[in-house]
Amino acid sequence: MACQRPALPRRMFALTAILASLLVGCGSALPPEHRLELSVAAGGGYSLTRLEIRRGEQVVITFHNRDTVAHNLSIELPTGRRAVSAEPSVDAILNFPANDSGSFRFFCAVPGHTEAGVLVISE
Ligand SMILES: [Cu+2]
Repeated sequence: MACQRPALPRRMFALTAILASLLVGCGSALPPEHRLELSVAAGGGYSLTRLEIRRGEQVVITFHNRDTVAHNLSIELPTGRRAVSAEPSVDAILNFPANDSGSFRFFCAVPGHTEAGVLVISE
């Protein structure tokens, strides 16, 4: 008796290949992600005062608050302010597209706080 393999696995392979090509196509349409880390140490102060990215990237900043009071990370961009706040010993994420090139001030918007730096978005 001859052994015949069912046609289903071949169809499943073809379907998987089509789905995989669709997923790859979707992935290439997303902007490249640029991950950064910025901390506030105990007693205050940002760990970095200069952040550099490229226009067109999707910026993902993990903001670590290692202090005993709340801090904030605010960035004034031409498209508006982007901001995130973090309670003591909490990490927060600030996520935005870098649509404009230039130098933009980032700072802590908590009254009386002086943390600040520059975000440089290059072409
Ligand atoms: Cu602060």
